[in-house]
Amino acid sequence: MNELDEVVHKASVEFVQALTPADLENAKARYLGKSGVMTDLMRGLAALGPEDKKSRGAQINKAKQAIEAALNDRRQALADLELQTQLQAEALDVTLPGRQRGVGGLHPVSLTLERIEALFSTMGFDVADGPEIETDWFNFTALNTPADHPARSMHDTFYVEGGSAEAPNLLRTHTSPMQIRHAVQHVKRYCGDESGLFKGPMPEIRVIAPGRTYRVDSDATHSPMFHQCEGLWIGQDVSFKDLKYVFTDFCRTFFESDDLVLRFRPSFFPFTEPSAEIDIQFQQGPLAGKWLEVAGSGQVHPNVIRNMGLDPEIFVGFAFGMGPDRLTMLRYGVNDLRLFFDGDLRFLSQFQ
Ligand code: 2NM
Repeated sequence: MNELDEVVHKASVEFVQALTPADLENAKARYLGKSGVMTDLMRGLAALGPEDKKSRGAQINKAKQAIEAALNDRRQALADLELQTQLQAEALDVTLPGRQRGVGGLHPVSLTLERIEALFSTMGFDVADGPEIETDWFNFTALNTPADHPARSMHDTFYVEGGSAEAPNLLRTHTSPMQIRHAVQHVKRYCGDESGLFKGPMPEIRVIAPGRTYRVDSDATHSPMFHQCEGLWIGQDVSFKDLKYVFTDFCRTFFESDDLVLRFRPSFFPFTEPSAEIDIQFQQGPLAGKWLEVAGSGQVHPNVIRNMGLDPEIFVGFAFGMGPDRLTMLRYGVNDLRLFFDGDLRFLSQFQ
């Protein structure tokens, strides 16, 4: 290999070893730059005679062209490489699944509330909705709950700002205060300017009050926030017989079980007298034969009737209160109340 071939070879090797355009330009300067190898060789021509100058000059030019060709090849190769790298970095995998837009749905307890509302609506009940922050009057006093009742302690009830020092506002512990609000509105609509307890006439009050309620309580079967649905039916001729009929019909339809049996067990509530717990018994399925408590109930206490603005000598009625959380557990076979409040989609999506 002659000297010029060697220079061409060395230049080509250095170009190929250049990994970036900047490296390549530095290598180029070493051969083709002002003080590069090829420029020095050209300068050397000056010392030669005319014949040698011509042939040597032609050889050097040939070598220079070969170096320039190698340089251009490498420039192109580096540009191709850069394009490849960029394309790879920006590559889209069009086979990846797209981002899903999740389909929402109702919470199982909301499904139960909708079901309760639909069933009672068919029996002529209104649905009343109202404040979750209540006054002492509507939550306790109007419901005949005495000042020393344990439910009124800070231990059982969440008190909040507002109200008076002796009777602070609170998070409602049941939805019965809404029954009072609804009844008072209803009576106002029909009593006109009359003062004192209203003696009628007036269409019956038939209403349910579903919604969130709050108590200081938290374990596997109690949540500080839970749901309640209370029902109220007031008229001049309403009795326990109607309560039993209405609630039996409700339970049989709710649980889709025509042979479901009800039992009324004597109990006590400040706002009803007499009072009863309502138990149900399935005749079929995994819970068959067991008595399950599903509601409290009773004939509305005369003091409560009075607080609705009605004359208890004329108006009577019944009320009941049930827990939609528990009804949902029974209907779907859920064994831990906390699942309803954890917000875990693996659980919740099973109800869609
Ligand atoms: C229950 C049990 C018994 C009830 C009473 C009233 C009202 F407004 F008439 F006073 N509403 N709900 C009631 C009666 C609630 O829950 C276990």
